[in-house]
Amino acid sequence: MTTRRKVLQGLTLAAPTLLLGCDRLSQSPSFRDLLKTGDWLSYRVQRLIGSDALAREFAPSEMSPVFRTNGNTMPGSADYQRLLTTQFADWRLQVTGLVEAPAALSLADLRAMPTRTQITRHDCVEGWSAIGKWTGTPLGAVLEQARLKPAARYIVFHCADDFYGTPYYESIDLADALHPQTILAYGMNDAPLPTGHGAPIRVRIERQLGYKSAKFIMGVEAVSDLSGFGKGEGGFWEDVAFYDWYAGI
Ligand SMILES: Nc1nc2c(c(=O)[nH]1)N[C@H]1C(S)=C(S)[C@@H](COP(=O)(O)O)O[C@H]1N2
Ligand SMILES: [Mo]
Repeated sequence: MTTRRKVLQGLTLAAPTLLLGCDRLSQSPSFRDLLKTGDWLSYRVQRLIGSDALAREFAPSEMSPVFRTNGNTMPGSADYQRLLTTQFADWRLQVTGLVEAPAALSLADLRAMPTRTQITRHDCVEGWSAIGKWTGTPLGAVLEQARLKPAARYIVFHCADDFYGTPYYESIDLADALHPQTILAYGMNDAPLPTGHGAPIRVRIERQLGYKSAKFIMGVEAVSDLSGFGKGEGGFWEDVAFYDWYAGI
């Protein structure tokens, strides 16, 4: 018991250090392994106790009056700027990788598919939360249409933005990808998704921390492993700051 408490205390003390980006500590292999064990354990436990459990949904009266933006709010690329000026008329969601029927879907295509609206709480790892209303196409519907090949295990989200030249990307397993609340949101709070929140679409991964909910999505790719992307940890923040790949809440 005492030992477990000490380990937990050690972990809670270590967490803020990580967030502040203390590289020497977080890069020490044993420390990383310790964190990775925790990540893996929470992943297994979550998957055991039910991967279909829904994140809490809220009433309209509980919506935050202000929902701040975070991270990148405007991709700098010329391609994105061009898409923005034509209100994403030429934007296509590239559905690629381990699928039988690769596709390039317009916003109109997505809007014509099944729709889901949900009021949920966004929790950022930096310590703020906000409740907002999201409308979009279930990712599961897109993947069903594209027909996943049996070897597919993860979905990678490719984004239009980068931090100092390193592209933002994220990835989730199929349990989260096919979860009913995982939607490609084109609407927020009954309006088209604002640019700062990830236009034309951003994914909502409601049972994980905010950084998993990738904005400015250009493509979704079905893959069998994540080693070929970025530094191989499954996401931008996972690569550069050792955030957990499985950020379950
Ligand atoms: N493409 C992209 N997606 C992103 C980010 C980003 O910088 N780029 N930031 C992440 C983080 S840390 C958070 S908390 C949320 C912020 O979403 P919001 O701007 O809608 O509040 O987006 C996440 N998705
Ligand atoms: Mo965040």
